[in-house]
Amino acid sequence: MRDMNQIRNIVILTGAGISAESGIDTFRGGGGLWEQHRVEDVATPEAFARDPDLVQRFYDMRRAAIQEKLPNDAHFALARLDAGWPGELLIVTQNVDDLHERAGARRVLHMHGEHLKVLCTACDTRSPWRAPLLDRPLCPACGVPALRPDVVWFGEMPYQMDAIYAALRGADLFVSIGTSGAVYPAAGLVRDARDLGAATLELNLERSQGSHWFAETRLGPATQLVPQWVEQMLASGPDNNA
Ligand code: BJW
Repeated sequence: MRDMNQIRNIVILTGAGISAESGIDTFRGGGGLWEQHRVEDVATPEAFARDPDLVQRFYDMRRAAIQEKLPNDAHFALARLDAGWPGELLIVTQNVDDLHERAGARRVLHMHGEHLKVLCTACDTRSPWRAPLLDRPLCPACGVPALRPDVVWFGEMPYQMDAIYAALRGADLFVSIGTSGAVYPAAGLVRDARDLGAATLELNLERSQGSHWFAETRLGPATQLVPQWVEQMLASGPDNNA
């Protein structure tokens, strides 16, 4: 990896693996959500049009579940880095849980949406939301019962791609934590980061599909690897080397 004192601006991509030790299911692999549900049945606009109750039940269950979970040491470590890092920093999360925010991180962007928000298909308004949607509640903005989970399904455009690419253009380091590298465009960000000249680091339990794109890979559970990496960054970050 590049010398620590050359790193000022950091983009961090997180995936389901960072929340796994908080008890939130990942998607792929043994016991993952996609073993229990076919993607096409629950995570596409077509599925929602075909069987809205099935899709609402799937998300109602997960929305309720995440509210019972707590951030883990990896979320807290990233929040410490966010608070203490003097350069630019952006946590781009594919996760729809709110564990980064509950750990105290501020510079967080949810590229696949959020469980605790709804999107009204009648008026396009986003609203904070914690309750079930199966019983067709009214949109707080327009009063029409047309709410859907504010998450990005397959075939839909992930959120804030312009902001993500802008951060990548200024990044000295791109770090990927707990994501399988199976879903695009998130999986392609490492290549974009490399092309733009950033150093690249992967932290994962096992090698991801795009592991070969990273200059360095560290294998292990996020609750061990992330705090270690964060302490390393804070100990040798730009202001400590000036
Ligand atoms: C641990 C751990 C521990 C476990 N410690 N680690 C190019 C090529 C091919 C296909 C496409 C392409 N471009 C687009 C596509 C189509 C499609 C796609 O990617 N399909 C693939 C299946 C091939 N993409 C889309 O449709 C996207 N939209 C789009 O592309 O629009 C056009 C566009 C073009 C160009 C630019 C911009 C846009 C939308 C994708 C939406 C994904 N939505 C979901 C559901 C969100 C709502 C919900 O939660 O239900 O997002 S799918 C699901 O996968 C979810 C996740 O965010 C996402 C990624 O999963 P993640 O986080 O990687 O989890 P897992 O389970 O896969 O992996 C867990 C990892 O953790 C593993 O590696 C473990 O080892 C690790 N781990 N325990 C550390 N303790």
